[in-house]
Amino acid sequence: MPDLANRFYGNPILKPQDLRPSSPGLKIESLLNPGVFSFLEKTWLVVRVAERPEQTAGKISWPVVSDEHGIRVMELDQSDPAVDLSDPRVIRYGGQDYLTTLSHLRILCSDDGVHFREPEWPAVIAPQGDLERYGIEDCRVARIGDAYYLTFTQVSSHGVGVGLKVTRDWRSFEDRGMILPPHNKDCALFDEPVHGKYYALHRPSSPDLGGNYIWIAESEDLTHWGKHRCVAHTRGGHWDSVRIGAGAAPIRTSEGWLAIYHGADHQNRYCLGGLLLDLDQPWKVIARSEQPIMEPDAAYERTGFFGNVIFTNGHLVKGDAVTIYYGAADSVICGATLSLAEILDSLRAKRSLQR
Ligand code: MAN
Repeated sequence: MPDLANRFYGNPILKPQDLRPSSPGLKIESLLNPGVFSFLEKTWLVVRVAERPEQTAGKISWPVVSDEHGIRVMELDQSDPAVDLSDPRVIRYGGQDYLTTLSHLRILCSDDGVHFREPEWPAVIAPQGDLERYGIEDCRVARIGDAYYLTFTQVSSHGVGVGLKVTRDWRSFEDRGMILPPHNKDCALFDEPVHGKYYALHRPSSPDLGGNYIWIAESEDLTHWGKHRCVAHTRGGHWDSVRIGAGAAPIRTSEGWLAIYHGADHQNRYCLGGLLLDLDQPWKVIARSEQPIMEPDAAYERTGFFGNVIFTNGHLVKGDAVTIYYGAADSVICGATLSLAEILDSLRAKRSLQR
């Protein structure tokens, strides 16, 4: 059955060869999972750019951030029995995990929402320091008042946590540091308060008891978060059986907050679904997609650096149209439009079955 998404005719809209590497020794391996925002009457993306050195036969080499804010390249022999390269995203070596690529964030703009270019000012957010040695990834952007709040994944040997930066002009950024410590990612801020409190969906992981579940937290100032509550578990036997995580800011509708989220199964197949949350008590789930609203189908979604992945953390809403920007197969950036009414209908169908 076809999913609910109308993919852009021009997909993929951004490929690695469309951008320049951040430094001469590196090659862009993939463009992934952009945050999205409107600014100066244009559409903007905060793209995750994943880089590594050109690979040589028999070796594996990867960049990490060094103390001097530069890049240091690490290298191992692939024949070393302690090296595990079974997941193309990770190097497992002697009890330590590294990432095969180092990601930074690149800001791009567009007049039509399809053709993107770099703005006139240097628009790179580079990983820095001890908590970002393995990069920064998957930035969500929430517009709250006159400021933009960027929540993104910070990766290092200390673990994976959520960083926050705030900007008003996209040239200077206030760094609020790591707001949710490891293991946590997929943090989507609500773009308006609910009864005077700010809310964020986030995804802590609990390796023993529990799992990769979506949680919600409350805050007075968007930096300090508390009153954590679990919103949704993975569902055995479903398309979202192994991991789930929020996309961009939940969308306010008359029926509830619609959170578009990703779910993956044992085959690491990443699809999108909807989670409808109570307008007044957003930790309460009203409905959840039984079937994905979007799943890897097009060739560029099925094959790539890590195939069978649709991952979104950015959308724009205009009337009934939800335009999502997404990473396909952890390789290229694509767009698609979905109808808000159709998503809500699919969630309503499930609710009437439940009654
Ligand atoms: C994780 C993250 C994402 C990535 C998916 C699929 O959830 O690292 O950035 O797109 O895995 O590989």
